[in-house]
Amino acid sequence: MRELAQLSRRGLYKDRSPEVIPIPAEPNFIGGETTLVHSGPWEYLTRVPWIIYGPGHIDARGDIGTPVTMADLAPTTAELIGFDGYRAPDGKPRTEGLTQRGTPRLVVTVVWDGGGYNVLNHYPDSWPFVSKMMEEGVSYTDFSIGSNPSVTPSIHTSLGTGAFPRSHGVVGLKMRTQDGAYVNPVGGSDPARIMVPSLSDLYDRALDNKPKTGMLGSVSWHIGMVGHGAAFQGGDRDPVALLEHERPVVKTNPSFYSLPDIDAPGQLDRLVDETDLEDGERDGKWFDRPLETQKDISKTPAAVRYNRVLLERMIEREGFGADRIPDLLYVNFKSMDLAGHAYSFLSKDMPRLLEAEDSALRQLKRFLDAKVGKERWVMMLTADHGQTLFPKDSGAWPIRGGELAADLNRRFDPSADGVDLIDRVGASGIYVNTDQLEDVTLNEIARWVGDYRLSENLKDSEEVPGYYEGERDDRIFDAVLVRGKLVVPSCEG
Ligand SMILES: [Ca+2]
Ligand SMILES: [Ca+2]
Ligand SMILES: [Ca+2]
Ligand SMILES: [Zn+2]
Repeated sequence: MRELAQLSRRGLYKDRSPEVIPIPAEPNFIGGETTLVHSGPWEYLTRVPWIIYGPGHIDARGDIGTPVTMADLAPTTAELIGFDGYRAPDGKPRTEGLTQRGTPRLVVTVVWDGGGYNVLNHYPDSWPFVSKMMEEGVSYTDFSIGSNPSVTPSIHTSLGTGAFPRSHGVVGLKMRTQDGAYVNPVGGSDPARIMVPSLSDLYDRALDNKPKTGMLGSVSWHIGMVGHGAAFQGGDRDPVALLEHERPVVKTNPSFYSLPDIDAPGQLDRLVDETDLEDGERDGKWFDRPLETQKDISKTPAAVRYNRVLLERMIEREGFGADRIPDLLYVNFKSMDLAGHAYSFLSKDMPRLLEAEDSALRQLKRFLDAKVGKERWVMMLTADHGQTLFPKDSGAWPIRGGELAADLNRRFDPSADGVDLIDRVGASGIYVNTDQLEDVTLNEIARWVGDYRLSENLKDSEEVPGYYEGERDDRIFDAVLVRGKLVVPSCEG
């Protein structure tokens, strides 16, 4: 539990975070029955791969058991490209396995969104190329994303900045602002709320913006990997392309980044066709999944393959790896996460997607050998979190945040003065209107939450669903933190 509490502490940034953080008893989570929230400090969400592969630059060390975190990735990258003097706010360079035979021309860092070990280990035969990367490179077996909440924007920002949310400020899918609103901290791909520079920001500027530093992703949540672009003093507009889920085009925020010219609609049509045929029948479906809209396509191998095509076009057109000044390119493959949210990783989609992602990396290796040159590049693979199962499969009680908020307000804020004591309960915790704390302290709220039972987390008219009958009197939280301090320690010690 001490470790889980540490992960939660690293995730806190001033008033942006909830005051009270209850840690649900595993496998419970705050969310709905069909919305598979992945926010929590447990291993199934935080243990992800970190593989460094690059013949000529990375020794074949295989598994390394040193405990490391996502904050170590940026300083390690700095070491690889010979950028001296870089100090990450929270991470350290990990140099086991880095050979010192010159610097690579290009480091490509690939994130498999939602590709944590609980998914990979469920389908151990679906990623043969990645196992080869592990053997012929370095694979950290005790690698943690390092902080809670375990969500996409926070962890991608940790990857790019070598910092935890306590330093970089991207605390979750939503953060609380000064005026009490809840917003996407990187909404509109505006990096202003990322509180520290990224490795790319510092490295690019130190070399007069001569290196190429860029990113291919799909949503604003990914921009923390590359950083502030032109919003950084002395920085420039780095190439950033986000492949939309609604329309098959890439976009950017032109105030801070440049848009690479990489759209290839003809290629996408061809890949959708190829994916349709994979089940042996040209019927506009991939097995039983539709292939009509871009949203459909984004959860299938067609999107994975198209992402690789875009990546190769970006490398070629923008000149990544074209000269001796090392370049940094960050890539997110989003399909596994999208499919996992829609169908869970137990669905047949997942091994097929994994196979598609694995062979995309194999093809990328060939492409890099041909275009950048053998022994001139390094590829890293990691993931931002594991995946949550449907409650029917895991036995979790999906904790109703709204109901908990209502119960807390009934208990501690019965006066109807128009402002609730509990402002909101989200997946990451309980936001309190602290100016309403008159007769109660945060610690008392925390203790009450620590004793909250399953049967209380229901609407007045609702019965405990039969499946949970035996657990009606169970506490649904395991521990509770107040501003990072463990106020209700776990009963399991
Ligand atoms: Ca730059
Ligand atoms: Ca078909
Ligand atoms: Ca270069
Ligand atoms: Zn997700």
